[in-house]
Amino acid sequence: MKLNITAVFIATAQAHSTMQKISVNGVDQGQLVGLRAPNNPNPVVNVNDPNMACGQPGYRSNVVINVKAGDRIGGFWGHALGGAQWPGDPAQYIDKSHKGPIMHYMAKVDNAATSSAAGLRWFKISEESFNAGQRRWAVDNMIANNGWSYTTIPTCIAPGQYLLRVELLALHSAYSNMGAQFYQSCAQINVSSSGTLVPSQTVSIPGLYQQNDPSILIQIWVNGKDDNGGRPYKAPGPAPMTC
Ligand SMILES: [Cu+2]
Repeated sequence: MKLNITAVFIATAQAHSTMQKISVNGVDQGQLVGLRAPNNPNPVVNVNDPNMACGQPGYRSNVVINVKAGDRIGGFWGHALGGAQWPGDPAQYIDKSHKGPIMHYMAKVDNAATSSAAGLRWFKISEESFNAGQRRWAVDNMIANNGWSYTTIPTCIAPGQYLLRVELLALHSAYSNMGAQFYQSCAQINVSSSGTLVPSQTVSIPGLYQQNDPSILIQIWVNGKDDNGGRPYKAPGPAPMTC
């Protein structure tokens, strides 16, 4: 009995998450298919860590998923691989304490299955952060969507192979240095498109964030609530591209 209580305590204390499958226009592509994803649920906390690109080392699929510009891409977050860590797990997607934004970046690669994630030129395609009026974080919406967060492939980008980086930033402990928790996985995609845009405004990962960025070193707990006191919150990194 004592052992069980200890195990539950440890699991709760490590209430992390992994983005572990994607959907294309609502069609689930399967567990870890077309993904580079961590094999542990732990976050990256050092913004200069090379793992900021596609998360802690782990799985790499040999599949590249075909998508079209304009497709709606879902990412599924699970507390453990497969979702729940145990039956009835209340943190089956991510613990609800893990308030914060969800962001999507893309980078052009020669071969989405084999190209290194290091040294790429990334551009942000979307971000969902905080609705101050409703005091609702992107993570709250993801949990309400049964673990799914969404983005749309920009209609104007050039066709070809890309990595699509999905990033969740949990801010519950972000009041101390390296307390913010970054969770990432990358999808390996081949985009068909009639667009021609190759975004010139790009960032390096790591390199795009500073540890003391006010979006990363921040106290969101105000008067006993993790709602940033109802103040607006800006997701870190560049503004998303527009077509
Ligand atoms: Cu966590």
